[in-house]
Amino acid sequence: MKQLGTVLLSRQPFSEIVIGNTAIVRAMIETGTRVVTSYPGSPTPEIAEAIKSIPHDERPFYFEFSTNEKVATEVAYGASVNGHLSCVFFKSVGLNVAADTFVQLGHMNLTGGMVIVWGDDPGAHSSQNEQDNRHFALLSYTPVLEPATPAEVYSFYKEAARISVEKGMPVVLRLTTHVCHQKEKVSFGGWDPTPWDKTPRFDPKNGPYIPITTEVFPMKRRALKRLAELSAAFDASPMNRSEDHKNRDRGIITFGTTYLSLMDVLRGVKKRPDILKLGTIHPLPTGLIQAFLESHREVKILEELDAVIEPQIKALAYDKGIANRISGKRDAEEWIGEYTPDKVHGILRREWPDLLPERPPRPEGRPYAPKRPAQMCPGCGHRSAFYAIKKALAATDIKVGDIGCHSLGFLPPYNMNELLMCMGASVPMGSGLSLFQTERKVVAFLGDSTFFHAGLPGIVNAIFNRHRVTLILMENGTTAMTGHQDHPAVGKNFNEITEAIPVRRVLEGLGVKHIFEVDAYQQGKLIELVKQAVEIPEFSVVIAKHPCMLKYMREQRRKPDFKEKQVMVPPELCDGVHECVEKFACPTFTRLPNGKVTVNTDLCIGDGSCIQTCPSKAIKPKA
Ligand SMILES: Cc1ncc(C[n+]2csc(CCOP(=O)(O)OP(=O)(O)O)c2C)c(N)n1
Repeated sequence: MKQLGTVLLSRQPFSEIVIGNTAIVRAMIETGTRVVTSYPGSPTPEIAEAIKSIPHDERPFYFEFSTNEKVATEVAYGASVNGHLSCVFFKSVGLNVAADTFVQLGHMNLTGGMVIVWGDDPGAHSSQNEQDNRHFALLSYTPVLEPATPAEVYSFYKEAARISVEKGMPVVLRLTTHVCHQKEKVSFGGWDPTPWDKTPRFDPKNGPYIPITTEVFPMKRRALKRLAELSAAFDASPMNRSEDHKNRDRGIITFGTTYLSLMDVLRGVKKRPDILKLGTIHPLPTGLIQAFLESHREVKILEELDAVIEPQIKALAYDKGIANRISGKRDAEEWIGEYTPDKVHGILRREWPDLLPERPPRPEGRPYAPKRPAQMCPGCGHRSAFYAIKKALAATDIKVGDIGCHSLGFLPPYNMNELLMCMGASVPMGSGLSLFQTERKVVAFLGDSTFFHAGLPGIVNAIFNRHRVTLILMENGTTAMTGHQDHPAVGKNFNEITEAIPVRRVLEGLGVKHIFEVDAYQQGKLIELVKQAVEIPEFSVVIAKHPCMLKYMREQRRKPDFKEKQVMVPPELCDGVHECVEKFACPTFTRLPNGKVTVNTDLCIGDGSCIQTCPSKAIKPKA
């Protein structure tokens, strides 16, 4: 079987079953995209996995994981004004970090082109909210295309690149979780590897590139003009298509994966409403929509998440004097969650009770999979750290969490994160909590990737303004939560070995006077150091270090001489105290009906961080 990287570099047209996150990489290649940047975040990291499958020296474009989404956007912008076609991709909330730059981009003139890929997450599968980034399109005057399938991811990216190069403006490709991860057989075109932009050509004359004073209005005027031109062009775009079922009574306007749910729901329905499936969701193809509204007595707008196109369509109808019935969202529930087939079925049943039969109940004997709470992996250093730190702190001390695998410290039995917001917020929130605080100590947790991403400004602030916060840096040597991407302290980037920027050296450089460092498995020492650190009346840091064991074990298991290790609990030694199950809570331990504890051999990795937790000394390495 051919390697994915080889397939992606094929010069000839080919078909392949791929996920959306792979299809997009072929589109990058075919369009001659030369610079691609990102910061990891679900649902987009597999785009980088597909890029990684192409050997570095054969990769037709430069790729980097930047330190955060704002930086990634700026690197891609710099490349585009130098004449290249560039791309930046990141997850939904990544846009909040990139926003300062992103909102400006629509005003600028790109000499090359720039595709911005959003990985939105309706349903909040792996995000702290399900924000609908389409609001940002209106705010920034940026066109947005939204595919529904991997084949559309591929063709819409090519369209986005074409429009961006032609108009000199950034174009957004909005992906959502299930478009990224859905599989489909996609027909790809051929590839001519001659770069179209081999002459970098930054020239201030192509600007203006300084958006201040007298330039602001002309730039904004240009952005609005480009959008108006696109709206007219989108009326004829094949990305927008209508399905005519000869039903002049009822029509549905929809887009994205909601269209797929609609197809599922309408299967077998005889009198189907006509459908207008949009691919260009900003600016809207107003001519096309107007014609659709005028030719249907009732039109339902099926729009996942927020009502963004609904008010625009209703305003269009008002302006054009169209009195046909247009209905959008009925209540808050229609703003929430993914538009799965079940959800779409419910919405349409409420709208047109005669259209669809009731969904048949789930057949007897087909239970749902039991719910399983998120948990840290066996051997995770974060577990060992939380278990120990809990013993070091008073119950009233304030524990502030951050984003990463260590967010899971909020779960019982640790209950170690009492507040959480977004990446890098732990120390500054802790700073605020520390003001006028006389008794309660404030501890903030932070991961090492987040340290570089958005952690540093809050840390500098705490030092600068002399806040009494103890930062516990959970250093596991990787960006674990999103699939083990390297970060600046690792000593290699996506492409090569680099000089590591150790977190300790950065903290020392910032003038932090109290830095303690300990392996997160050394629970006794960690307890002592945390007790010491929280007594210091100024900013202090405890670095709780242990490699991510999921990554470490994967690497070890690839070695030919690897020998599996495990622990065991001989029943005669187990006193049924259950510290391992109730307080340490490694998922490998199971309580038996007789009160003894057993080890799940499918899960145990033999790291031994549990051995020290058993008061009866009943946990032993397996011989
Ligand atoms: C603004 C933003 N970008 C990206 C993400 C996706 N994300 C979740 S946790 C995380 C980083 C985790 O790495 P680290 O701080 O090292 O903690 P670890 O998971 O390794 O414990 C990222 C990138 C996010 N939640 N928010």
